[in-house]
Amino acid sequence: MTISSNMGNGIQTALTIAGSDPGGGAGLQADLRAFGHLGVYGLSVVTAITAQNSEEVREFFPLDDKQVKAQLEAILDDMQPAATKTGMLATPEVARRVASMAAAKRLGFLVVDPVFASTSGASLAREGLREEVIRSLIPACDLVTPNIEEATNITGVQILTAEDAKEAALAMTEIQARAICVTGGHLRGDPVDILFDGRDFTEFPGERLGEPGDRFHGTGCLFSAGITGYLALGMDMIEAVRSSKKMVESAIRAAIAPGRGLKVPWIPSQSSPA
Ligand code: PXL
Repeated sequence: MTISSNMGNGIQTALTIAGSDPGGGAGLQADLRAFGHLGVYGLSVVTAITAQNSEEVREFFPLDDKQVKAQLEAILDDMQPAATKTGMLATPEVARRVASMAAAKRLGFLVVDPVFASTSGASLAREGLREEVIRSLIPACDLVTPNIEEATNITGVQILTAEDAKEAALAMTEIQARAICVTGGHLRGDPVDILFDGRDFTEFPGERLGEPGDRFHGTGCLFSAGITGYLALGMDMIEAVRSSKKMVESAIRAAIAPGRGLKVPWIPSQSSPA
């Protein structure tokens, strides 16, 4: 019997391979919220434990490659995700592990959010992660979703404008990225996301939401998880990016402050106050 990603009742399955944020704003907690919102069954493989709240990232503890491998094999021996995303991978060994699982076609459509640091700038990566993501993971995935800092970190292209973001996307094709979506939330001016699908550019203009200077924790996680969930539901890449951007915008409009620090985008639910 082949393992199906459809559980027989129309429910699709998506996997996140990511770090835990005990404060619930980012990481696998945000990813599972997005999957749940889309009606997609969420699998989650933990790569690292972070100790953080809405104010600060205090510490992180990467899991061993052996521990990540054991989780991946347990679920993949039994279940087939239609799509997978990676968030915080923390170590080069884990990045290589995910790349080899992708090469063996075990992860479905693979979206890589190249997480090296938190919104506040705290490192979430052990030495060598960036190089391994560039060497093995980016060439093995279907879509990379860097924000402008991550795109600059990967390519060296300084990004101030949407044209710069396009240049960075093209530079990423030189390291074998198949498709790139550079998110523009941190651009000055209106935040336009740029998708290059290997052939064409598509621009997704957005409006600046929130008060000037507002920063939100977990926006990138939610965006890449949303794309992954929509892809699991069978959308094409352009529609998945468009739909996820819309979901994130509505979550930023409904952002909450779970603590004293950064706000968190909140996907309104039926029981949310109007
Ligand atoms: O936003 C990137 C991110 C991903 N994963 C975890 C995080 C963060 C940012 O803080 O904590 C676990």
